[in-house]
Amino acid sequence: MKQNNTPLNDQEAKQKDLMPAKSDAINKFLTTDQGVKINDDNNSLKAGERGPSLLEDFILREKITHFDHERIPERIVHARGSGAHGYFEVTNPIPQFTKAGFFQQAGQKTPVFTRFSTVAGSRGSTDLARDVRGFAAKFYTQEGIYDLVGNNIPVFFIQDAAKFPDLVHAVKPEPHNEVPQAASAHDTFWDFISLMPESAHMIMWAMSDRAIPRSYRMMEGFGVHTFRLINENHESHFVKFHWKPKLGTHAVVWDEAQKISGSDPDFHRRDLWEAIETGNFPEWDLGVQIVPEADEHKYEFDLLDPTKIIPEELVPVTIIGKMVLNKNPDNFFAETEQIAFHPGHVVPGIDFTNDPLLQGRLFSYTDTQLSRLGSPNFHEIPINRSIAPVHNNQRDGHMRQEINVGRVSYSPNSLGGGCPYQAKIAEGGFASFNERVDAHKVRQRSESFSDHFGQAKLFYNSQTQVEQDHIIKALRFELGKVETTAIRVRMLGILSQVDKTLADRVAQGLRLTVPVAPEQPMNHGVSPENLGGEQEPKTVTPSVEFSQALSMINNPTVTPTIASRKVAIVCADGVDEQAVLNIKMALVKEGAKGFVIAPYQGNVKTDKGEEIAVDFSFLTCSSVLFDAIYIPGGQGLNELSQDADVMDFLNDAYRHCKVIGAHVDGIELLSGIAFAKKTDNDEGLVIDEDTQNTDFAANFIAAMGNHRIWARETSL
Ligand code: HDE
Repeated sequence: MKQNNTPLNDQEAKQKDLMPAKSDAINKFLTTDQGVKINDDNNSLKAGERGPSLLEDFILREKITHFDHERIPERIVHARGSGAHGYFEVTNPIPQFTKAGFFQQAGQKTPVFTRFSTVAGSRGSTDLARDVRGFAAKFYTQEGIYDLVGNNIPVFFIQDAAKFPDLVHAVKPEPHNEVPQAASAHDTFWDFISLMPESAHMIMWAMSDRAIPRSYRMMEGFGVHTFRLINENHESHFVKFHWKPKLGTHAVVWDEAQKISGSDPDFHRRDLWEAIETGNFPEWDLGVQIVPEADEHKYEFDLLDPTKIIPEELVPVTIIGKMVLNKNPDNFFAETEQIAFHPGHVVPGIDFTNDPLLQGRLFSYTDTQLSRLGSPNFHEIPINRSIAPVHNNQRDGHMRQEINVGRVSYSPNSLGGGCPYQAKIAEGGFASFNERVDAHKVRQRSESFSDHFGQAKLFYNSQTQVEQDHIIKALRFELGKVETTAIRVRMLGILSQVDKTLADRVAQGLRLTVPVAPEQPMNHGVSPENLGGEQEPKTVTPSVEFSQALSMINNPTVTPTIASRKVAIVCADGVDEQAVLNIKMALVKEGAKGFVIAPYQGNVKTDKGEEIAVDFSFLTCSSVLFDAIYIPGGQGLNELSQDADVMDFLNDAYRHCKVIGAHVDGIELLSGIAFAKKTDNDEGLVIDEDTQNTDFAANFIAAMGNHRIWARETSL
């Protein structure tokens, strides 16, 4: 700022190399919260320049008081997250299943705000924790707010809401020393899980690479519970919701995830933000699996059991619309932090089932907003406001924004002409599906919830060899961090009921033996003699034994694309300038981007004596932050081959199965990395014969489209 407190003009800002900031304060005076213009924001009011500060200084008091109260309680789960605005567009209307207005016409658009999150870590924790990701979308429909509050994994750890606080206490940092942050690899989590066989299916997913996504933009999303759709004739169909990412479903590998957590703990947040800022708007198809009411008991699993999927082989996913996220929030706190999701925010045409996990959630979310946002008026915060008009007799409370006029705040009334008045169903009034319920009041779990291993097996058997290896490694890592041997052994007992070889291979890594008879107690943490209302576990053979949709590698649902992917171009002084320009141009054409990485920041001198700006030095980035590597030719290669950081950079890229493009001379550089001898016949090693070779860029891009070269892992 200038001395006289006037803002810089554009010219001055440019000279100072400043980006013009996006702000609602441009050309505005600094004021207090009461709108009084402030003349001096740098000095508190004192009795003399060396004297005591004066209590009278209302400007200082207001500023400090506000600062003291800047934090609100973070979400008890899903504290770490990022979100964006966008829209949902109907592509295939489904009026035959639902009367929900926003599903009625092709081309119809509804504004949305979607927040992605991890579950276990605190607000400041790393994005790359091994964890389930939240995938919560708020639809601002003409009939009120609809929230689809799902995850990137279609099942959950537990079947009944009563166990949720236990699950969360177990996975959160241990209470005596608050360690470890954002990690399930510790005793209390596995102690709980090893006593909860119903979590076996979810554990398979959570130990798979689904729990370490490459990007929020490359994750599937699931509503998890079975919901109901209700049509104009009040007929109900069961429904499961699916989000399918346009960019495909991709993950990083665990070693990479851990290194990203160090290099850029904001990796997913930055990725989402940058993609939207650069016009690479993330996109998902919304799909539904529909089951007629009459088929409720048709399957070997219970539709109400949230630890089960409906295999796509039994009920295919029908795409009904798409979501595009095209605008970053203006203010993280006001929007992403204060947004309040609730699975109970439904509109006419969507309804609940008796899934006992969902039923518990219907209580929890309002309750948690009361403590987080501090008032029953949280619906008045701009990001939470319905675009459908709101009229009722709810009044007052902390931070009430609405100024309700008139003397009537009750119903029935005559003084207000009976308004606001109830809407008939035909007028859009919400009416719950009139399901018949005729039962005893019991604390009991349905016998139909008692198969805990059938779908865990289905998931494991549907993975490719590489994916199974990753699950085994993840379990060795997690259980390896568990200090209590009895917990490790008990967990091996659980795994042996999913797959014997899986259990054996995990056991080998821990130098343990799989118990012949898995330890009891085995159901819902209750010993057999105390089972009471519990059911004995049973194993059901799934009607589907292999499901292509469950594997990320086996299931290339989309045309390969490298849009928005990042390529590190490894350079030093003397680099072949033309090669750098060629690859950069080829990548831009595909919507991807090349970054110049060098041993120093600033610029590199090319073979033509020109300067190319350096994006990052080997000190300020690492190869885990890129999708592929390119090594152009030129004199620079000598310097690079002497640099240990460069060798680490390449070594990691190779181990993490990334595509490496290299000029023939650059291959020399690779001979320095640990696995170089394995590089023969490697599809991910694309050689640039000379700078005129126009095929190189095309080959490099085609190889990148496959995401990773998994064959490299099996040959390591
Ligand atoms: Fe949540 N969950 N949850 N959950 N959940 C919350 O609400 C809860 C469950 C999910 O980006 C909390 O506002 C209970 C399943 C997401 O703001 C809280 C149970 C699924 C988000 C809560 C579950 C979810 C939350 C914490 C078991 C996938 C983040 C802060 C009965 C379908 C939403 C808050 C956002 C957040 C309770 C289980 C998804 C405490 C009691 C299953 C994506 O209310």
